[in-house]
Amino acid sequence: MQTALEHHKELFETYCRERFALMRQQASGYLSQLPESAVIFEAMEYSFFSGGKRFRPLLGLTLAEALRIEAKRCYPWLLAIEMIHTYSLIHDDLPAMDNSDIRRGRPSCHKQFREDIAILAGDALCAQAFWELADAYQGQPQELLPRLTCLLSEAIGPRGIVLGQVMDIQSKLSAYTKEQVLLMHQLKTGLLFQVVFQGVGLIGGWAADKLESLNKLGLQIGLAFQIKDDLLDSKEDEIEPGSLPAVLGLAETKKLLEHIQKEMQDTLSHLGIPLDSSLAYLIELNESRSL
Ligand code: GRG
Repeated sequence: MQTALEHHKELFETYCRERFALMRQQASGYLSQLPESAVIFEAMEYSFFSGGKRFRPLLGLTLAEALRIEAKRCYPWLLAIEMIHTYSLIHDDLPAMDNSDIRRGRPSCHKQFREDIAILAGDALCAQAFWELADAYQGQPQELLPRLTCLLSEAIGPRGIVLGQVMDIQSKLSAYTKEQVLLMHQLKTGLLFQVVFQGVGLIGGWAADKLESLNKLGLQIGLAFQIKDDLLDSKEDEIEPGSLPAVLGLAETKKLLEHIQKEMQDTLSHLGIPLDSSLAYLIELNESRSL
């Protein structure tokens, strides 16, 4: 199973490298006149290819495998998702946000390239994500491009990640209830997982009723992923304020994670996805991961 995941990851990585190379090549006319400006591409690549788990693309690819949707058709969608994810991490690390000097064990983008370039690298990744979608899916049946665009832009905007991030900033000022923390997590982290699955379903031409179950699975994995993150960040004597363990306690948070992990098995069965599939394995891996 591990080998199947590595295989998916390797092929997807190759695709990403090709698309980044194309991006640079398309700017080569400008860059030949002012070569120093290539720093923007270096900053984007530095953050994009820096050892992220690629958990979101892998979930999408294993879902595609389970639904017999050709993986290659999903690559542009999953590249766009990973670009947005990278953009959110670059901006999250900025001094005005989490002020984090380290990301994935090396200097964060603004530490490596300065703050101005890091802000622009995030902006550029966001714009490029939508260009990748347009380039790959325009002219496809069932209004695939506008539907994917709508899905992604809603998830990252003022009804999605941005709102979740605002809630996170404000959680430092007042104590949140369990429901408020869960809502913040759903918007800040969960939605991007949710749209991964919905997008793959749309690419596969799935009908609305089945998309609903995919939506549920996406919601569950998004939540389970964030709860696991909160647990990894918390120790018995050092609990992150505003996190779920701060509201529920460590034991209850662990129980909630176990509960959602079990619920996901039911959703998989409902979708007719076997429990010995790569997707089920990847979902299970969330519970035991240490990163
Ligand atoms: C609108 C996308 C967007 C950004 C602007 C800064 C900001 C608003 C939002 C921050 C959102 C954020 C950083 C959420 C945390 C998500 C999360 C749990 C990240 C860690 O994901 P992993 O573990 O990371 O998949 P790797 O390193 O493996 O890629």
